[in-house]
This record gives sequence, C-alpha cells and structure tokens, in this order.
Amino acid sequence: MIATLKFTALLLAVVVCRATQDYGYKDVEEPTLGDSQYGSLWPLPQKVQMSTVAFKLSGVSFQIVDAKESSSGASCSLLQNAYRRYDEYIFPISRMQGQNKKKAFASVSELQVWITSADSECDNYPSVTSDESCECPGMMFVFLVGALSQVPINRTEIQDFPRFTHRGLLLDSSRHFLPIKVILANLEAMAWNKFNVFHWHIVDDPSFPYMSRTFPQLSQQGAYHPYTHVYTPSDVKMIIEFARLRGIRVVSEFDTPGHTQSWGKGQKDLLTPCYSGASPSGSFGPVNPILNTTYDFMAMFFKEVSTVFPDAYIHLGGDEVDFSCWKSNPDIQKFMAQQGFGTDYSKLESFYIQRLLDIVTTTNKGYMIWQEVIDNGVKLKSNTADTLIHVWKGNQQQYQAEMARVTASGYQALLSTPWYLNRISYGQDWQAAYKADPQDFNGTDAQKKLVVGGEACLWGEYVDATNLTPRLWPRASAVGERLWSDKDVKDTNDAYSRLIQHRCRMVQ
Ligand code: CP6
Repeated sequence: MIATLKFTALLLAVVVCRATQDYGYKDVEEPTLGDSQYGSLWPLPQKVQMSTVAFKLSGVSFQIVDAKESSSGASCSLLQNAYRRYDEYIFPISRMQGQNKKKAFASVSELQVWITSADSECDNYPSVTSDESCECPGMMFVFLVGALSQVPINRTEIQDFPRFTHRGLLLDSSRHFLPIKVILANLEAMAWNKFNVFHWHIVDDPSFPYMSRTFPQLSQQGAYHPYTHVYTPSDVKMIIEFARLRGIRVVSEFDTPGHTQSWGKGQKDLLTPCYSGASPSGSFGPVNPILNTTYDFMAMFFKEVSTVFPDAYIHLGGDEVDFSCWKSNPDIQKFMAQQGFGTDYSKLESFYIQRLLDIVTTTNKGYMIWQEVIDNGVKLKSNTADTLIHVWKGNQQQYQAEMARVTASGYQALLSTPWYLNRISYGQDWQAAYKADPQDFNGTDAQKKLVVGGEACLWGEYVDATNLTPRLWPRASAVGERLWSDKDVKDTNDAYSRLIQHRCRMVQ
C-alpha cells in the first residue's frame, strides 16, 4: 500500500544508535569497514540522492502529519497507527521523559505524508497488487547520533519500489509452539526489513495448534496442549491485523498429504493405515487418498481456512510424501490397479493433489505448492497465474536448474533453497544469503519475469521462543535486501557497514 510504504521508506533511514562504545562494536572481531555513503539505509532504496544541506530535527516539536493534499488522513487508522509507531522509533525515550524542552530546534518540525493513490487501501488487506512504491522528496534523516533533541540531518530524496513482489518469511509453529508475542515481534522485524509475506507453516506432523471452528477436535487432540498451545480464532485475527497494519500478507500453510501425523489424532480415518504383512501395523501414513470422506473433510476444512485467512493465496504443501505406507496397504494397492497407476505412487499423489486443487479452486483462492508437486508430474490444469511453485531443494546448481524448469513450464516461481536459515554455521554466513539471487539461472527474459521473489525459512525442529529471534535476525535482513533492492546492489563491504548499523537499530 502506497501509504505505509512511502512512510516506512522515509523513516527506516533514521539511525538511532548511540555512541559505539555503548553497544559493544569494539568487541566485534571483524575488519573495520569504511562507512557506507548510504549510512544505515537497509534495504537500500532504488534511488537515493543525498545533498549536503543539513537540517536539525526538533525532538520536541517534531511531528508526523497528513499532508493537506493527501488522499487519506485522519480517518485512516492504518496511517495514524503508523505515525505513532514511527514517532516512537525516532524518539524512544526523550518524549516520554519530556527532556530537553528548552533546547528545541525548529528547523524541521514536520514530516508530511502525502498519499497519492486515488483509492485508499486503509481498510483493505495488502495484496499481490498493492503499490509499495514511494517518492520521498523533501527531507530524509541520514544521521542521528547522540543527543536526540538536536540532530543533524541531510536533505535527501528517495525513490523506492521493490524488485520482487513476494518477499516472504516462513515460521513453523508445529515443531515448537510459538507464543503470539514471538510472532508479533517478528512481524515487526519483518516490516523493518520490508518483508511483505508471513508464510505461516502453522501445523505439521508433531502438533496441530490451529484451532478450527469446524473441527475443534483437531487441536484438542493434535496440539501439544489443548488450551495453552493453540491459536484461537481471535489469536489468528490479531496476528493478521498486526501484519496488515505493516503491509504484510499472511499466507497460511496446511501441508498435505504428507506431514499430517497430528491431523490423525483428531480426525478418524483421515490417514492411511500402514500394514505389516497382512495386518494393520497400528501406525499411519499420509492422508488416505482413496476415500471420499477424505475429500469431504478437505472441502469443509479448506472452506473454513479460506474465510479465516483473507489472503488470496493458500499454501497447500505437497512436499516429502513418503510412499512406503501407501505401498504396504492392500486397499491402496487395489485402488492403484483399478486406476491403472501400476506401481507409480507419484500418480496416486498427483490424483490426491489434483482433487485438492479442485476443492481449493472453488474457494476462489490461488495456491502455493512445494516443488515436488510438479517434479512428480502433477498436471495443474488451472490458470498458472494463480499458481506459485515454491523451490526449496538441492544445491545451487540443482535449484537453479529447477527454477529454469519451473519457469520454462510457464509457472510462477518462488525461491527458498539458499535461505534455509534454520541451518546454522559460525561467522559471517549472512553473506551467502546475500549473494544468492532468484533470477540467477539460465532462462529467457520471459522466464525471469515469472520469478515473483523468495522466502527465508526458519523451520522449527531446533527453534523455539528462546532462540528464534536471534537465529533469524540479522541474517534474514540479507534476504530482505536481496528481494527489495536492485539486482546490482551486491557490494558486500558496503552492505556490511549498513547491516551493522541496521542490526543495532533493530536491537534498539
Ligand atoms: N517440514 C516440512 C520440514 C521441511 C520441509 N517441509 C524441511 C526439510 C529440510 C530442511 C528443513 C525443513 N521440516 N513440512 C521441506 C519443505 Cl533442511
């Protein structure tokens, strides 16, 4: 939405780090890098013109206000909410303590926000077509060091817009339950880094924390705890609204037919009974694709999901389906023979996925799916414009080949492979994330245009509320800049200098 973003771009440039000794830079065992000419800007805007004309910013009288010409204003709570938030970023303490009143400087006392889009998106959800561009003529705070009441700023002009429309982050709330406040804190950090899609991998094998109105037994039986480790309908609403105010879409993932062990606890006969020889072994495999009741359930479940999550897309998973249980089951074997699938179980997977896609299509949603779905040859008959293939596997050579294949088939593609931030290592590993580029593969211009962006992933096997935020940031910031800034922004020394300051701002 033009309003928020115009505003974000302006104010994220404010550096509120104090003198370095307060924040321990001296402890960082890294080569001292030169200061970037862009100060602490992150992600780097598309066009920055700085001048040496200096102003002072008044810490007491300074205000963010609606420009007279603006097409939205006082009645737009999204904007007023943003003004308040940014005011607090710029003046974290001085206003509260009412300090320095006498020293007030009047030079720059107002930031006027002028929304130019004809129809305001104040009450809408952000979408794929939201205009995230901004022109920020006038002032731009470049340096803000030391005393907050009286700070030198340079006149600067910025023109900005994102390189990719999909700049996502995946969090996994199934392996470990993530408290609401952790999710909100990371949505906030996403906004600071211009991420615009929260991919909520909400349920998986280990637990089912999503509280369904239609099937309450799913979380009653499948969550780690039926009251404390669940997301109620009002929790979900709160997360979606918090994200909306920051220009972030919430795309939920309900991964099937694999990764569904927790679903089986509350929904009888949904999963395939595995056999050991001639009798059931007592364990269960993927969703049972041969029963009509499975599809009746999915139709009701996804109808609910499509109303709870307002975004135009749902992520349907489809990854890592283990065929061994299907192979062991005599009813499935019989069905395979009837359908003429032979022993090719990927045909059975395709059969399931195709029926699921038909169900979800009736809810008028587009969908995202993991790459296996098309690797296994599922024929997606719907319009490819509402289908997004999520690439996550392999080494660099393999994922580049996959991006080429996916886009050559005319599908839109989204890259995650180089951004599995759950993988950790020592030292400056943000650089590897920074150097990866989703359009770096052999393909035509038309193929490159089908790349909508990427997602950083933080899978939850070894991550919970205690270590999530530091594992994710500032490394995810590297992904944020790759997906927002121009493709030629790749000087790692310059980035390092800005990233250090950006990290400091995030810590604050
Ligand atoms: N869960 C689901 C996972 C993973 C995927 N899907 C995964 C695979 C490899 C790594 C990390 C996570 N935990 N449902 C793959 C998309 Cl390294």
